[in-house]
Amino acid sequence: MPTRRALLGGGIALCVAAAARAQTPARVLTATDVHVSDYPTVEALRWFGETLERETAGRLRLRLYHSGQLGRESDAIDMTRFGAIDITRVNMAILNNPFPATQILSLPYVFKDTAHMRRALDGDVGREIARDFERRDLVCLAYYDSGTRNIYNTHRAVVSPHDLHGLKIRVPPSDIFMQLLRAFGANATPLPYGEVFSALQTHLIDGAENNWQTFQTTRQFEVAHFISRTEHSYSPEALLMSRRSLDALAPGDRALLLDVASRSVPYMRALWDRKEAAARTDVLAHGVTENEVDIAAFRADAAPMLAQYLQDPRVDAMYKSIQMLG
Ligand code: GTR
Repeated sequence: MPTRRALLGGGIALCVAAAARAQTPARVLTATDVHVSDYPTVEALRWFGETLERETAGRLRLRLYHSGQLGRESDAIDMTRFGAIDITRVNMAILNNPFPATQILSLPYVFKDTAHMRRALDGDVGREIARDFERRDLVCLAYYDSGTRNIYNTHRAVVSPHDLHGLKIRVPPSDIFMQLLRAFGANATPLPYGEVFSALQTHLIDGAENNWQTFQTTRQFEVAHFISRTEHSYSPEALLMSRRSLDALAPGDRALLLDVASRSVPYMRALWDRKEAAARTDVLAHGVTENEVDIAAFRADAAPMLAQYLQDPRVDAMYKSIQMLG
């Protein structure tokens, strides 16, 4: 049992810490994510903020704007570059055009499975892409999972690319996704993330493609009842910070923030594995039909565009180094 003296000492230490905190105003960092509050990327960001606050004794805090409260991912990237937003979590698809080094992560049928993708992100490929962000005022704090993307639609089970003919399928604003869905024979329609649900509901589009988690949390499965396991891309997520905001921190806090960000990765991965499986179970329980596809046919249709991207020596080198990890 602690003595009276120890209790008194502890109390004084707490008061001193509180007084020190009151003197140093907390730096509140703004973070954005388009996903809803309980999506794994948002939960990881919340963990990141809480850990940061605890380990800096309140000097650094995170104000998290989820559910796209601060707008589209493409705008968030620019605002982060200029320091108007401190941290943003976005998908590689949105980064493909402005940061070509990210293309390898979105290209079709590059990774064998999730473990393969994680090895690439944790290794040289991840580091090389991070250097590209640095050149344009962004610091890559972490890579997060996004699972594999499948095609879903309101009309029918898609077994071969032929079944996509005549279907308007939403893609994120990325040339890779446009070309890929066109190569599959679909009418590829780029739309911002926040507009997909109503576009499905009003029949502006016939379908979209995304991971299980997004299919579930956006409730798109309530309108699109057919999901076909094309597993055409892993396109992971990036957690990016404004170089300007990071540089403005004291060196010790900077190092701590980078460390907490890298510790958020195993937290996110564990969460992802659990939630991705639960999302699939949930949508199937709601009557969604899932089907296997003629994966060889989809791969064959994707092959020419993959080959075209591999003509770039840098993309080719990254591709080869990823294949060696497989
Ligand atoms: C999700 C991703 C989002 C967003 C979305 C999309 O998988 O997590 O950040 O990019 O896809 O397709 O727009």
